[in-house]
This record gives sequence, structure tokens and C-alpha cells, in this order.
Amino acid sequence: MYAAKRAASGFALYSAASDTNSAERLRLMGDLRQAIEANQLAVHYQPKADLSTGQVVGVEALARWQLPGRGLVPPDQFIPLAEHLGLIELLTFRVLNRALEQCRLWRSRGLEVGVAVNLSAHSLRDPELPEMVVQLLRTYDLPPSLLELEVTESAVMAEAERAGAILGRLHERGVRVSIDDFGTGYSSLAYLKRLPVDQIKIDRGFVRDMLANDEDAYIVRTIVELGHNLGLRVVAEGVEDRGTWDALAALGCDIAQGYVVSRPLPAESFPPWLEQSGWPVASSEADAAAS
Ligand code: G
Ligand code: G
Ligand code: MN
Repeated sequence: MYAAKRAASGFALYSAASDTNSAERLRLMGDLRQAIEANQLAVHYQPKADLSTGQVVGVEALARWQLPGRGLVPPDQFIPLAEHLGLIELLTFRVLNRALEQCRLWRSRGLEVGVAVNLSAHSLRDPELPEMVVQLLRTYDLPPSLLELEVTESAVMAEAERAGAILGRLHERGVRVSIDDFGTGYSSLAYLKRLPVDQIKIDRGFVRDMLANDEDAYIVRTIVELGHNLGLRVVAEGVEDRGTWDALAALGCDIAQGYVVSRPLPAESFPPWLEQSGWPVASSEADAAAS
């Protein structure tokens, strides 16, 4: 009925695939609620490397839902579902908590890697988010600069004033803020200038074809220049091969993330990957000795 009312024609045909309350979807919602409440979501970590030194400077935490009998459900499916169920705050807390706990563990073993956590638009309307984050940093005794929060342009712009205030409170405490999927939204540059942001991540859609497509290469170059002119670090996402890595390094882009460095890894695979891949990493002992 609602679909029919929305359609210009005034009618719609029932199809199970578009039924947001199909039996299949209801079952999935129940399973997801259970998985989030019981803290059963996994978190994988994708390394990011400095384009000038090759040093691994951090990882992005990516939620994974392994559903028995259905395999791995991708986040673009379960994140919207968690939002719909009002479970996104709990999910965000779970992922943040897990990622910071992991960061702490790596640090205690001498690996100084920052973690980046994705926030949904809902989190940017949650006035309790900054305090929750600060508490978690205290719990794990971590410097705020080891945490980065990734927000998409569209999530910020949906309610720019409110989102800016919440991010500002985190930024004041030393937490890093990144604009994710940059270039796909419609952020006004005037607003970007005023946002408490440290970093922009160029959407992988532009990076993917930059060697073959002059327009994409031009867009990437323009974003790198824009970011640098605003005093921001620029990260390229979806860097899949060495040629793209070299092109980005030549443009002066700061950091690369993508399959050329590594796919997202389960936490326990990260230290062995570092060791045998040969990518250098900052050591927390060296830092401690230097200071
Ligand atoms: O690697 P991958 O397919 O997992 O990521 C797909 C999308 O899901 C990415 O855009 C990423 O930002 C988003 N995502 C992954 N984990 C989380 C999370 O914990 N919270 C939110 N809000 N988004 C996430
Ligand atoms: O920006 P977001 O937070 O949406 O980005 C994370 C997503 O990008 C995840 O789905 C991750 O698996 C995916 N990803 C990471 N590196 C690459 C890459 O080199 N190529 C492609 N196609 N996807 C990538
Ligand atoms: Mn991201």
C-alpha cells in the first residue's frame, strides 16, 4: 500500500524482494539483534601505509557478521538494518570497544598502530558519543591520537551544525576525524573549511581507474591539492596495484589503503602479516625511548 501511494501511478505489484518486512528479512533482523546484543560481530582490520615511507600507520576497523549457514553478510546490508532496528549505537559501541582493546593489545606488544572506526549518521546526532569515546580511551589508557573516526560527507552534511559540534568535542580531545568516501557527496567547500577535520579519504571510485581515466586522475589530483591547501592529510582508498600506488605517491598523496597493502584481516592475522609482508611499522618502544 505504501509503495502504491508513493508511486506516481498509484499502484504497485507485491514482490517479496522489495518487501521490507518479508519473513526472510524478519528472520535476519532477529539474528542481527541477537548477534549485536551478544557481541558476536567480528571486526577485521585493513592496514594503511604512508606513501612516502611505506610505513604502516594505522588500520581501519571493519565490522563483519558471520551468520551460520549464510556466510559473511556484508556491512552495506547489516549496517542499514542495525539503524532500522535502533541498534546502531550499540553496534558502534561494540566496534569501538573491540578496536580500542585491540589497539591497546598491539601497543603493549610494541606495535604503534592507530585504529579508525566508521561512524554512521546516527552517531553524529548522539550527544553522548564524545563522552563514550573519551571513557573508552581512558579504559584502555590510550592517547586519543591513536583513534580516528571516519564519517561520510553525506552523514555530516545531513545535519551539519549538530554533527560539527559533536565532532568538534572529539577533535578538541585529540581524536582524529576523517571524511570518508570524499568526492561522492556534496559537501560545500566553505563548510569543509570550518569542520573539525584532520583528514580526507578519496573515494575508491576515483582511485580505481585513475591510471586509465584522465578525468579520474584529475579529480584525484584536485582532491589532494584541496586537502593539502586546507591543511589536511589525504588518504586514497581502494589502491589495488603498484602502478596506482606510484601515481599517488607522485601526486603527493599521503596515505594509501587497499588491496596493494592488504585486504582487511582478522586481528590475529595482523602481526604475522606485518612480519612476513615486510611493511615497516612504528614501534611504541622506539617512541617511548625517543621521548
Ligand atoms: O570492507 P567493507 O565491505 O566491509 O565495508 C563496507 C562499508 O561498511 C564501508 O563503507 C564501511 O564504512 C562500512 N562499515 C564497516 N564497518 C562499519 C561499522 O562498524 N560501522 C559503520 N557505521 N559502518 C561500517
Ligand atoms: O570507505 P569504506 O569505509 O566504505 O571502505 C571500506 C571498504 O572498501 C570495505 O568494503 C573494504 O573491503 C573495501 N576495500 C578495501 N580495499 C579495497 C580495494 O583495494 N579494492 C576494492 N575494490 N575494495 C576495497
Ligand atoms: Mn571507512
